[in-house]
Amino acid sequence: MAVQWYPGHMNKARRIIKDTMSEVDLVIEVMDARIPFSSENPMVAELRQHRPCIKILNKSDLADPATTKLWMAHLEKEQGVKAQALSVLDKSRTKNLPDLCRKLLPDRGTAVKSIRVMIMGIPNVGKSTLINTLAGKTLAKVGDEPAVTKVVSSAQHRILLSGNIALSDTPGILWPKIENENSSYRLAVTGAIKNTAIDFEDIALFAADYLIDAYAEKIVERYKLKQTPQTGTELLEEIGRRRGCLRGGGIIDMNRASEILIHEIRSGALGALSFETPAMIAEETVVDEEEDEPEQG
Ligand SMILES: Nc1nc2c(ncn2[C@@H]2O[C@H](COP(=O)(O)OP(=O)(O)O)[C@@H](O)[C@H]2O)c(=O)[nH]1
Ligand SMILES: [Mg+2]
Repeated sequence: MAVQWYPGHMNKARRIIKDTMSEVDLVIEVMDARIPFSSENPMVAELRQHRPCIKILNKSDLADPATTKLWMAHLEKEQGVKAQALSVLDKSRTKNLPDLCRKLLPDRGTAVKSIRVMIMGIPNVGKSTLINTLAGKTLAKVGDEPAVTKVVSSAQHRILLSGNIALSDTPGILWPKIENENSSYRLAVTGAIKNTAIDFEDIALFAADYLIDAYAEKIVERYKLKQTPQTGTELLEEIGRRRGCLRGGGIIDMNRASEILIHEIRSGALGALSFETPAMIAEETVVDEEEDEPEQG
């Protein structure tokens, strides 16, 4: 069930969004607050041009609030961008979005001129949930998104919201940042891309290594450890032991332990966790650029 994006799909998505953009005044890009870099699609900047953009750091109920604040300031450095931390499961706060749209385009949203809004984002960030909340009824199916068959659809069908906001009832579905290895791991850990895209134990190991570095206290508390594990493997073994993931001969079932860790990360059982900070990304990007440079000699 892995969602695979090929250059053909990406070109098609890009073309359709580009064509509909002439009838869009404001873009809402929905991102995952736990991984704002990896869940953002850089194409939005190119496609929206001068149009204002609200970047919703969604699922902020699952993200580290201090890190989300850093990301908001970072994202707002881009011209025309307003960042908003949100959980679209929180209906009353989500319903304030039309007000924010009007603030960004004070000359529109009048009785004469509506503000035409298009929601964009990679699969599983909460686009359908957001549309349904704003519309006040179920228009879009929430859950697994068959991105390939329904890459993106036109902005022709609109729902009229209060204050003359005309919202496209179908989102522009963009591709995740899978060309970057860390990003594909983080997308897999948070559930934005499906488990089969990368080996499951591999994903859990990536997460375990990161949690030891960034959230040692939380894992020690959750799994009642005596001390912080030295390695991701050690953490998974401890989880396996404590949760009875044993095979014959007392061998720890690492796959079961991996499932437990990933499930508890995604459900919020480990608390609010962010998997990227602006500083981490700045460092990783420098390393990538150095690696891309041709050898001198
Ligand atoms: N915890 C949490 N889960 C959310 C939030 N928004 C959406 N979800 C869940 O994320 C999954 C994907 O949501 P969906 O609206 O289908 O995303 P889409 O693929 O972008 O349309 C669903 O299981 C939603 O219930 C949120 O703010 N917090
Ligand atoms: Mg959807």
